[in-house]
Amino acid sequence: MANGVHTEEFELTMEDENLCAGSAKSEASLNRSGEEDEVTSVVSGRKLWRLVVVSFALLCILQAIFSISLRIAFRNEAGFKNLTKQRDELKRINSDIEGRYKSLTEERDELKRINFAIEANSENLTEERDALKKINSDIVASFKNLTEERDELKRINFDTEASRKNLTEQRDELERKLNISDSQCHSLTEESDKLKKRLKNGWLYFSGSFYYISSNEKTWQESRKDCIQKGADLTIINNREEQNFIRQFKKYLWIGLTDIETEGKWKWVDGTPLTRSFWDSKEPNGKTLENCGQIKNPNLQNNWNDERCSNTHNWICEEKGSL
Ligand code: MAN
Ligand code: CA
Repeated sequence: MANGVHTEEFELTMEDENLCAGSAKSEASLNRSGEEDEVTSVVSGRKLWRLVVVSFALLCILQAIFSISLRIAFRNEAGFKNLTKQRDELKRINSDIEGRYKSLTEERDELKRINFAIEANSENLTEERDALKKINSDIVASFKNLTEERDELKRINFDTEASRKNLTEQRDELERKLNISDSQCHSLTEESDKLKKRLKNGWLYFSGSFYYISSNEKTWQESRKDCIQKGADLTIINNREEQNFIRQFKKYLWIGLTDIETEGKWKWVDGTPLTRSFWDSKEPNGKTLENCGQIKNPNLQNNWNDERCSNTHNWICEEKGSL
């Protein structure tokens, strides 16, 4: 392009020269004809055109140069700023590194000092360590022995606990039985004492009951009252054996039988109705006049009679019990 510019400049110069020459010529020929004026005018227009083109080209070139210069300048400015920034950053980093270096140096010196102290104590510590290792080994051995002893004791304790539990259960059972035996023994003793007393006072024992035969006579109600006072009641006859047992005394005796509440409905003194009876063949015959039962004729197997309750007779009491 520069070559182009130079070429144009050269041409322009030549044209100018020509122009100057032309101008001189034209001055010299002012009086030439119109044809010659027309030719001269065309030539001047072309030169002017060329001048415009060349000027424009030069302007373009200048523009480009200016633009490139600006860009380079801008780039340099930005680069400068960036470099300044990097420099500052590096300064800061350097300052940090220096600070760290100082700190690390101090730490290193401190560590050196400590290391020196450690080395100084190292020998003692090694000896102490060996001593501690030995102690530790002894402790481990003792611990093992103690663990074994503990396990053995646990086993023994477990067995002992099982035995203790078993013995406790046995003891509780025996205590329970003993308590029962005690209470039974107590009540049996009381019972025995009572029975002994009764036997001593003329009571008789037969098949699970004690019997008392009065030596005097009373009405049926008074006789019953006496039995109750003695802890018994008038006798209830349940079977033939008992009937025969009472019959053997060969006495007229009030027994615990009455139909005083409802005529004909004979009941025992404990409230149970009469089911098994040993009436004399003609008895009972007293209707509402004779409402109390008695043993009468001893020679008869069936010897019950209904009798007036207000009459007085011996009586026989009965209380259940055993020897
Ligand atoms: C007496 C009373 C009566 C009884 C007769 C039997 O009169 O004991 O209860 O029935 O004898 O002969
Ligand atoms: Ca009768």
